[in-house]
Amino acid sequence: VVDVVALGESMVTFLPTRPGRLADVPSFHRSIGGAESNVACALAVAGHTTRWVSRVGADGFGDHLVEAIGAYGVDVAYVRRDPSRPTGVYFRTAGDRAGDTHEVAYYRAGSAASAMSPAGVDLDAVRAGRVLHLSGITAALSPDCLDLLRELTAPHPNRPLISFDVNHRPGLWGDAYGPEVLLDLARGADIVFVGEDEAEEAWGLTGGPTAIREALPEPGTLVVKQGREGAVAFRAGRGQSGLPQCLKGLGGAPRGDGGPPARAKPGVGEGGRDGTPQSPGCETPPHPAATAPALKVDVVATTGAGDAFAAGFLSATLRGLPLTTRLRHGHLTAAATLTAPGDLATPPPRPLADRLAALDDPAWE
Ligand code: KDG
Repeated sequence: VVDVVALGESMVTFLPTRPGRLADVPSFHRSIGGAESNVACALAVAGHTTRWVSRVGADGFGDHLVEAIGAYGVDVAYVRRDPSRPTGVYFRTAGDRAGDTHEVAYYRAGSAASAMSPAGVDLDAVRAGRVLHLSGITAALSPDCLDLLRELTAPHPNRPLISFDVNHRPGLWGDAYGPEVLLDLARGADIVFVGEDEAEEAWGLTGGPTAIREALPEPGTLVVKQGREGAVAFRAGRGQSGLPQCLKGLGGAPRGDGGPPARAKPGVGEGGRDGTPQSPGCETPPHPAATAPALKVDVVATTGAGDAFAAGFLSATLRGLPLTTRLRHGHLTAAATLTAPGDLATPPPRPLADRLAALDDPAWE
């Protein structure tokens, strides 16, 4: 069994050779991007078996993505080549270092990946992992892509644990339904990552992590990222103490769609799919189960940091580590990406990361 399968569009990314407006940057470095494949690459570097499922053009950029992502050790055997559509690309500027205010120019409309659909991907290969990582970007690519996400998050006997990064990209949504769709998809997932700013922008939630949890009580694990401040995780089911907190939301139950999948894959340290019967009327406590401050680093570029965070958190989840430690691994992996210009950076090796995550250091207070 593959540890993590990630499905989504990847693009050849052009990073600026100097700061400034897109209009002024004279040349770019070729790199790779794509929220879901970023997660797969970072997890592969951390020693997990991963697969990236997608569609690219039968062109040189498609070759580059398959070769570069494959070189991280990610299984790319289920990436389909589309001779009639191009591989998406995007250009971006360096931004202002203080935040995420860089300019982005996407050339991805009608891309090969936007033609992904439930009939056009090998669903068994997508469901073959312990965890399936998806993001809201895919939902915005086309109605077929949205159908695919709906299919993958629906109950199914082989449904893996679904990890969903909201990744709200207003520039990609052609209509006003994006926020609603993203909330719906998040409700059907087991582990959800969302930025506090994103939740405000998409859903108008201004009350911080607790308000976000109240709006999104279903996922067994909800991680709210607060940028430079840190992150908060809410967990239904068994808390850090090992005592059951509440049974609502375990592995995605209960949902309007009939509850959790019939069968769970073994061995994911998520703790929700333990077959415990659901107790009616039990409300998920809105209180955070864990918090961890972000590490203070000199930010070079923020792009890809959320993916790195998700990879660190998922890696620690697969290893059954406690919730606070999962958040710390998220921050450690994100810190590596924040200090690099591209979407991907080499995180600290696992033994070092484990020592850093366990440190009783003021950095974590
Ligand atoms: O998270 C990083 C991604 O945003 C970047 O690689 C590009 O996937 C991308 C997107 O669709 O915005």
